[in-house]
Parts: sequence; structure tokens; C-alpha cells
Amino acid sequence: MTPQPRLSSVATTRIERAGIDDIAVKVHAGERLSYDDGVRLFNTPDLTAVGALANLVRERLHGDVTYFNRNIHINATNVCEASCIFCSFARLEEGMAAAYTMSVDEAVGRIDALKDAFITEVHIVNGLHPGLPFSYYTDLLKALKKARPDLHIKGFTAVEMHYYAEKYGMTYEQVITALRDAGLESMPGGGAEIFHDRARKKLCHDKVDADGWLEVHRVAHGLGMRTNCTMLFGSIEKLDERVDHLVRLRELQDESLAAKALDPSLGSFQTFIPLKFHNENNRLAGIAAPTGHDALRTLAVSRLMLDNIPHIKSYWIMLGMQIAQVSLSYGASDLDGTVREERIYHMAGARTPQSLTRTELIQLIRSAGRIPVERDTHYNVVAEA
Ligand code: V47
Repeated sequence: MTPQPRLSSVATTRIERAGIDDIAVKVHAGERLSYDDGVRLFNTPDLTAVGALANLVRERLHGDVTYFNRNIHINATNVCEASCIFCSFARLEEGMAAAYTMSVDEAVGRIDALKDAFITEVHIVNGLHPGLPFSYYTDLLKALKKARPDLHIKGFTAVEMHYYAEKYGMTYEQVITALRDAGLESMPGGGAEIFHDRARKKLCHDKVDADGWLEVHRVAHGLGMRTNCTMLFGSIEKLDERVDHLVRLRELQDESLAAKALDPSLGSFQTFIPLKFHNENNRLAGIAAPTGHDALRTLAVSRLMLDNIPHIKSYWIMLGMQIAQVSLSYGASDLDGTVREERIYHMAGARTPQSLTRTELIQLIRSAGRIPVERDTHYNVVAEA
């Protein structure tokens, strides 16, 4: 039998001193943490104590294994009707400076240009373009699949799905089914931002609300689709609003897993990605960017609260490589991928490279004392590096 990971005596002392030993008892017993526990974990001064608990759960679930994949991002258009105040990527109308919309051929060209590079996934996220027909998206998916049938297409946030449903007079089920029939295989977690009404109204008053975001994922899970989920942290939200967000994701995952227990073909959340607010070129530019300390704590509390979501992803593009490395001992078990052509974070001030090679990712993981494993989108092992 594999030995269960244990806390060191130093960690145990720090946990006692931090006054969170009752939470540690629950973590040891595999008991669910409450909303109040989550709020306390965010407010406990000793990050190391919280991190040690998150690391215990991470090692219990995945040992030293750290997943990554080889992927490319395509943002086919940045023209977007929504007016999210944290966004540096969107342009309200076609014709504005830096606004763009790729033709289907152009988007496929991005993949063709990579013919020799081995990738397993394309990640598609777009603005809410008021002038495109729904067939643009299905044509895009079909053309990508035709060019590279082997590539897994993860794409279209719940925000986009909701927009299409309203704009083209379809139900969520009709939108998801049509996109799936055209080649979509899973959904990314974007657009969740912060569910709490107070913060959401300030951040993104004119896009889908929290219930709508969750409902799109509920429907996708019911149609057998695996999805990811996110939380934008470090802008104007309060710490208890972060906990509220995590609890709402956990509740939906409870529902989806209960349904999946009866019918294993159904979907659920695979990965949670806390997204660190970037403060350049947007209307929140006056707000200080969250610290590395805050990022590590948010990853750690997420690992502890989301006891029913298998993976916590530390997206190196937005965390920076150093914090991403350290995060592998604060709850994270996935680094995302090689990426290529990331726009959303680089337009908001990210200083990270546009992509990393497989070798660089492997080095990053190994030098943090973890074991790199290349995965596909569904966490099947592609290669033990
Ligand atoms: O929905 C936009 C966020 C998201 C900013 O599912 C910002 O595997 C911080 O969801 N500062 C898109 N965040 C990215 C995303 C994602 C990324 C990697 C992997 C996966 C996955 C999903 O980025 C948006 C929004 O929440 N965002 N602007 C900003 N200034």
C-alpha cells in the first residue's frame, strides 16, 4: 500500500500556532471544509501553514505528478459587446484600433503553420461579436477538425454559449449540441470571474450572471461534456466573495458527480484555474496587481475547498514561471501547456513568454521536485517525461 502523505512536525507546529488545527483535523479525516473554514483560511496570517495543508491534499490525490499538455490558443475575434472593466483584450467594434476577426481560413492557417510541432489541443475563446452568424463558429470548428482530426478542441466559454443562445434564439442545449456536432469536445472555464452579485455587477454587469454561467456548465455536463472552471481573483472582490465562488462551484460539481455516478457517460468539472488579475490597459489599471503571496494562498485554499474537483491548475502564463513552480507545493497539480499565441494576458501586461517548449516545461516541473507527466485534455497520459 502507498504510504499516505503526512505533515512534517514543523508544519504541524505552524498549523497549531496559526490556530487552524481544527481545520487540519478535518483535512486529515477527508472531511469537507465549510464556508467559514474557507474564510478563515484566507485570513490566517501564516501562508506556510495553509500551504502545507493544501500540499497534503495535493499529494494524497496526485503524489508528485504534475501534468502539462501541448496546446495552442486561438482567439478568432476580439470584437466584444460586453464591457468587462478588467478586460484588456476586447474591442467594442470592428474598425477600432487593434480590433480583429480572423477568417476561418486564417484561423486554420494558425494550426497549419504548426504542422511539424506536436500539439494535442486547441483552446478557443472569442469575444461576443455582434455581427457574426452562428455558422461562423460551426464552420470554424469543422474546418479545424478537417485540417487536424487528431486535435482535441476545447473551446467557447459559458459566456459565449449564453450569448449565442440569446442572440440566435437557441437553448443552451441546442448551442452546445450544435458546437459539439461541429467538433467541440470540451469547454474551458473562462468567464466565471466572481459569482457574487456585488462584485460581478461591478466587474461585468452586461454579461451572463452567475446562475447562467453555472447553468451552461450544468447542461454541458448533462450532455456528457467535461469542462473546466475558473475564478478571477485580486481585483475588487472581497475574500469572502472568493469563498462564496468556490462553494458554488463545489455545489454544482456535487450535482454533476451524483448524476455521473448513475450514468458514467456524463460530464463534470476536471480542473479549477484561479486567474490572477492583471492590471494593464484596462479600466482597473489603478488597482495594484495581486502579490505572489495572494496567488499561492488562493491556489492553496482552492485545493482545500474544492474537494470534488480533481485538478488545480497553475496557469504559468498569468502567474509567472517562479510562482507557478512554487505553487506545485501549494496545491497545484497542473501547469497548463506550451500555449503559443496567448493574447488575453499579454494584452493585460503579462511579462511571461508567449510559449514554453516541452523541454522547458519539464525542467520547470523537475526543478520544483515534481514528476512531469504529459497529458491530453482529458488527463490521459500521453507520455511520462
Ligand atoms: O474569462 C481576462 C480572464 C479568462 C483578465 O479552462 C483576466 O483550461 C486576469 O479562462 N486579468 C480567459 N484575468 C482565460 C481562461 C483560461 C485560461 C487558461 C486555461 C483555461 C482552461 C481557461 O481570463 C477570462 C477572464 O476571466 N481575464 N482579462 C485580466 N486583465
